[in-house]
Amino acid sequence: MSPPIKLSLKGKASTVANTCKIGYYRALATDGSCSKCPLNSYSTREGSTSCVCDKGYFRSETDPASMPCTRPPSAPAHLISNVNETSVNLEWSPPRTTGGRQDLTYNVVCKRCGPDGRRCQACGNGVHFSPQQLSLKGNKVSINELQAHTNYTFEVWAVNGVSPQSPGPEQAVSVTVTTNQAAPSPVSSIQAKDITRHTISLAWQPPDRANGVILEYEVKYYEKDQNERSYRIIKTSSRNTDIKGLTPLTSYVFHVRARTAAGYGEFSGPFEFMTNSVPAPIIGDGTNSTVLLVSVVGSVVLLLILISAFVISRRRNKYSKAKQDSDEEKHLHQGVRIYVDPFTYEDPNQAVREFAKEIDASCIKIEKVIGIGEFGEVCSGRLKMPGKREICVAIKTLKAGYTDKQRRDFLSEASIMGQFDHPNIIHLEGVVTKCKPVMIITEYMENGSLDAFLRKNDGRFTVIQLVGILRGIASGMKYLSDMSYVHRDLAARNILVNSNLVCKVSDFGMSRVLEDDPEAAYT
Ligand code: ACK
Repeated sequence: MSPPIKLSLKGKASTVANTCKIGYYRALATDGSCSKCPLNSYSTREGSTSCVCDKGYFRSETDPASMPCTRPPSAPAHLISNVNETSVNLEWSPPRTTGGRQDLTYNVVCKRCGPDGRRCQACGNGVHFSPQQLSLKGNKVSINELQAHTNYTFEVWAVNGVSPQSPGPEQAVSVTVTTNQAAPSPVSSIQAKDITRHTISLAWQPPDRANGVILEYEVKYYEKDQNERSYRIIKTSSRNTDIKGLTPLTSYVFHVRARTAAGYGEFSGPFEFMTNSVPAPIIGDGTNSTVLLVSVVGSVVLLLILISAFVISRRRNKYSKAKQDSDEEKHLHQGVRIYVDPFTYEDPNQAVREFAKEIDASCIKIEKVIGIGEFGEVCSGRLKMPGKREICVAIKTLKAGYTDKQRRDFLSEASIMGQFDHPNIIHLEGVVTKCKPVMIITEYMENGSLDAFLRKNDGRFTVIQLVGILRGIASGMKYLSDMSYVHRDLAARNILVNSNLVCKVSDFGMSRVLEDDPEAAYT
């Protein structure tokens, strides 16, 4: 508070209680007394109603006159970037000085640059910032949906209420990164261009972000009413394909995904189309009203037959299920379904999720250790899934202290096995990845491996039994070959035998072993 000051007016000294001296101010005439100029401000004349900020200090529009003048903050400190495919995570520490204010936030500027890291331009709208791009309160941001193999410069600006009054490069820190390769983004929609009784002609647009040259598309499809795991795959290098051999008047579900050198993208969402009941009309020179009439009448009759067949088949549900199963098996034997190498996935966990069912560890009872596998103990036990009967299983475990690579290699066997469905291929029940130990659960084969089994029972088999063993193994290997899978290590030790003497091919970890060894070769 300033004391009343004495002024000399026309040579007379007088005390003017209402006038503030230099360095003081009174905002309103009604304010009782003068106030000292707040920190970082001054008044140069007597009777000031406000104080002027020192050079380099400012007041925001909403700052009261009594508040000290403040400065923009300095740049954020220790900016760290972390590139993950086409995402970048940025993290930083608070600026050395906040300028004397409490309203510090951060803004991120994204610039896409030429191959030399220069000629940069704003990233535009396609890029996604999480949690947001502007007014960030925290010290990190994740920037997604960038282009693959591209240089980006990110500036992180520290801002406060007075930054707009003095924007300057000293408030920002920047980093330049190059994104990696990434799989293409999902195909967003599929159209049916033409539908007949047995064929659906599909077309789709390329993914929004191809992230490279698209080498091929994969169309996965299955009957809507059937188990999704019994799907078929068609590969094509164009953006359309005819799906042939379909059942009339049946709903099918389609998914499409693209592949680049970086691997497969994710499948599109499901698109559902139904085949027709009516044969395609005969169009051309020979078309006349009689032909049309005959085909319309024929179609109506056919429709009636199909409807009655549908009703009857629903009534005989139990019997038709068995037939469907054998039809399904026939489809699988037509060799349309192709094995997908899990090592082509950018994220190998994605392959595990796609091909292996996650089993809750509480459904598994481990009973005893039956052997030692490459990654840990092999046990026998029981699996009781909700709503299903309890079954005997073999449990391969991944021993503690594994590296990421060992976990990936271990689970790749499940991603491979999970794609197969054949009586002579060991059946995968599922995996446990959400808790430790990580496990692969397969059907239990009571007689263990074929080599030990043959040695133990030497001379006790009939020729019929031995031929049955050979036939089973050959059938399993033919199935693998139809699926375009090369086992690379067919041996009696890798064939398992169950209590009915059925032989099943197992051990799908061999490709990895060879790839790891630069000297390895096979014929
Ligand atoms: O010769 P085995 O008894 O048969 O000893 C080996 C051991 O675990 C290490 O691999 C046995 N084994 C592996 N998978 C199974 C399975 N699904 N059912 C029964 N035994 C199995 C294999």
